Amino acid sequence: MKNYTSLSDMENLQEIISEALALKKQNSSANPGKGKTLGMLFFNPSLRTRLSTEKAAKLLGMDVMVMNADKDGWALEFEDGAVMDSNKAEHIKEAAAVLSQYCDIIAVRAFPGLVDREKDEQDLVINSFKKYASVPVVNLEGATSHPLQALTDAITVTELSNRKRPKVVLTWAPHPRALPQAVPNSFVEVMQRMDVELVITNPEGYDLDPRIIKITPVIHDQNEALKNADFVYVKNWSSYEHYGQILNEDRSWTFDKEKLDLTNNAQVMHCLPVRRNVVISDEVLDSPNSVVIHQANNRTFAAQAVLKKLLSPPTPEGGDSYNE
Ligand code: SN0
Repeated sequence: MKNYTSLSDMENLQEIISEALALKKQNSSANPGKGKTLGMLFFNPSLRTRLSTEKAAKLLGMDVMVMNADKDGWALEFEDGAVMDSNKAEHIKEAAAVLSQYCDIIAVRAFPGLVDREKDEQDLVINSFKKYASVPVVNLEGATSHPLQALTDAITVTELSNRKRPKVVLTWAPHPRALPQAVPNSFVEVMQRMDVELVITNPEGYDLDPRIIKITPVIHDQNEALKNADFVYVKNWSSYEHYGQILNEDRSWTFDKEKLDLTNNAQVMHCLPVRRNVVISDEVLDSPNSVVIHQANNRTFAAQAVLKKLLSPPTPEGGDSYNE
């Protein structure tokens, strides 16, 4: 595997889930990262991603450097051919090339602006690092995807499912701020690669990118969608169609005990941070049905499996070589 910036970089999902679960059991490893450095750049806040990825790297024996690039770094120019006479001090060409001297893997978080859909879809920050870095790049949540969270979610469903083909419902929930579609996008993409019955439910106007949804059913009646669910993934996102907008804050979509009672005693997931009593009620979050802490713990093993794969040289024959 050359980079991990999208789920499509991961050829064999089942193999990497097994690897992550083996690493979890093992709780330490043979230090394939000894003498190697992970550099993490954050253009937005983070708690789990930052600490679980740092922990994962250290479990592999890596050194870690972290920078709040938005606050501490030079303002970066991404445009090719720009005449840099305003506030941007450094071009991504130099920044990525220099970081590639110091780091063996570069990991980047850069949220979307949620104003200009076409611009966000270019995922300029992540893709520019990919273009100009000479070492692997890991997406720590870009403008349209969060593949490390998705791998975590796939691991969690694999581990906690007690039936062959569980019903997994992704439900929209209200939120006071406009949030990205990255987490639900990647969750849908990863679940489409698993043996689950996936259903998405959201109010009208909140349908995700049709290129992500593909043939997954979208039901606008939440109560109907929740019937017989074994897993419910709760998440807010802003509108894709009316890009970046909050169309409503309908609290009848808050995931509470009443909603839980419609399911098959579902296990409740969320990527965190979660707004209590807006997105999910206290009663549900504090109940045994909530697996959000278990899920957050799996962030470490997802990151560990990905970093380990990126550290291992590509095999000429196996399914691991990447030509794109
Ligand atoms: C981010 C999101 O993409 O939804 C990160 C989730 C892993 N979430 C937020 O920005 C929540 C912020 C808030 O104000 O609740």
